[in-house]
Amino acid sequence: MTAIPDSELILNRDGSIYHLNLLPDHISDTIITVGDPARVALVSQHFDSIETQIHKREFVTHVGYYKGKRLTVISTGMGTDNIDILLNELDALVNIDFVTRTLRPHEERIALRIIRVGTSGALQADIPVGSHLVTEHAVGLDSLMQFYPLVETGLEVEVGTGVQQALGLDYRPYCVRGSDLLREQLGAGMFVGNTLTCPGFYGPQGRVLRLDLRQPDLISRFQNFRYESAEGEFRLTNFEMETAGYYALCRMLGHEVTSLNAIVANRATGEFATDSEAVVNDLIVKTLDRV
Ligand code: R1P
Ligand code: URA
Repeated sequence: MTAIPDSELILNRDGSIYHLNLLPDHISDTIITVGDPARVALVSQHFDSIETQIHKREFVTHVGYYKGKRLTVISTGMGTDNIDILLNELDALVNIDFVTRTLRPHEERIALRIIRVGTSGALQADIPVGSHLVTEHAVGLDSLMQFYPLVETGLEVEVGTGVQQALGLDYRPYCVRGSDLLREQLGAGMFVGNTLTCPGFYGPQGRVLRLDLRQPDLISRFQNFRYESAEGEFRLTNFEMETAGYYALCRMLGHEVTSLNAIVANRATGEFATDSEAVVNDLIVKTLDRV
């Protein structure tokens, strides 16, 4: 097997991976990811002990033990471009031999369990601010999957095509279902929804401050989108900026993934959570108790 060149698998002088700054021993098989670097300590404050704290750019990592289980919590910053870096580098840490620069044999490959704990805006009035939602399908409006050979099911292609038509886009958004087992384990009692991953917080999520939108009715197009499948009616429930990237890359790399959303805004009612920190903290505690 040919070695992966220095320019592709980039290691720092201490042998750590380029952006995350982590060594293979630094991470656990279960990884909680958060967007906000300050949220890492809000998770690790619940740990019995912290063994490692590493920080580079927006990637803050704490590794420790929670009720005897080794856990890693990493911040990603915002957007699926960062998720491309996060997941390729996490996968390299467990599935590439850094000495020989070759892929580990199939039988030695590790499937990580990756749990996103992030904030999100609800699209539908019946998903109130303050609630928690686990993502079943994610629909990506971003361009990340223009660069990877993602394989989608028939339903996923049809949903993506439907969203393309509903929004009048020049390209077909990608659609990916996350890991059923992880969703059921971590999302019990939460709303189960379909999350739209947007390549921005303002225009792509229909927010107008000073700039007009190309489609003034973008939010109602999101809200009114429906797809009838054998499994029932598919609607878009919420949006944020990373989940589809996680779901697509984890499918291709063979990692388990689920996205847990703290609903801090509701775009049907125009509300924003009066105490968004509490909504996030409740989700953190719930996640740790289930993990
Ligand atoms: C926007 O405010 C950010 O919040 C959401 C979005 O996905 C985006 O990253 O997630 P986090 O709270 O995890 O950052
Ligand atoms: N994060 C988002 O991306 N959108 C929201 O409305 C709230 C949080």
